[in-house]
Amino acid sequence: MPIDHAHWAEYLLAGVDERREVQAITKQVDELGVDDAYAIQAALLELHRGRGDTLAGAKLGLTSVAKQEQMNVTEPIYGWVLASSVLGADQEVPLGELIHPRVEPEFVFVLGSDLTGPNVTASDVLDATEKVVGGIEVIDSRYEAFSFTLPDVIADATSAARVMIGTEGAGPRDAELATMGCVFEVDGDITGTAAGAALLGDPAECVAMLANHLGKHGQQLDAGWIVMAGAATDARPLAAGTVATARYSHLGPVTVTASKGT
Ligand code: OOG
Ligand code: MG
Repeated sequence: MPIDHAHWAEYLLAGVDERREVQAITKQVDELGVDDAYAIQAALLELHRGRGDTLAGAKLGLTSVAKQEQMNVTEPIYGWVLASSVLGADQEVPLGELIHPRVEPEFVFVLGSDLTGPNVTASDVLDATEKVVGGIEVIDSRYEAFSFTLPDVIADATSAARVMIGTEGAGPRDAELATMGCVFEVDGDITGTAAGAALLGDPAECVAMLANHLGKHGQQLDAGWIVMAGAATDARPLAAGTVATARYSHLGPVTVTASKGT
């Protein structure tokens, strides 16, 4: 039987709206494949657009060994960044709108021109990049126990929930991205350290993969968008009152604070 993409998109959106975990789709549909999962992700994006949301960018996930081991999924994934998900500089993460959020550090590319696959290289990515900034992504899987298989997490918008972007940043060729350092601290404890090379050897290579993936579907990365290359360390729970800071060499620090509310 063909998989009803619109149905599963509504199912996931209900989890977001009602702030509750839902059962993984693959526990109910064992034949769910990656192509169907991207079709559900696209249907979910259309539901958000129907509510007036727009795209602010795109993202990769599971591009580091740290994340792949934490989530037990060993392939990179691609998703979107909704305009409504981008936090303002002094905005707290609204815990009351989320299920069981986690935070993770991200290298973020701010694009100055479009990137259209196929055949996009890491060097093309640097040419198209206005600046690279540090970021912290708030992920919030809609699935029970934050547990999923590859198709599940693709369908669920790659767990995207919120993102905070740093204000400093650097030009794409001002410093080598592969050796750029990141120290991730949660409530004063260092929970992870990584270099840009943790992301498939080079964060720009990840963005090239994303542009080439989109190119296969007649889509592209747009000038003005932010693009997250994927977390370089594993993700940590974001509880009420938690303060998380990612400190990057060359890019400056980024901090998110969780609201006290539940
Ligand atoms: C999937 C999202 C992964 C990243 O940066 O690796 C991701 C998840 O871990 O829930 O955004
Ligand atoms: Mg991420």
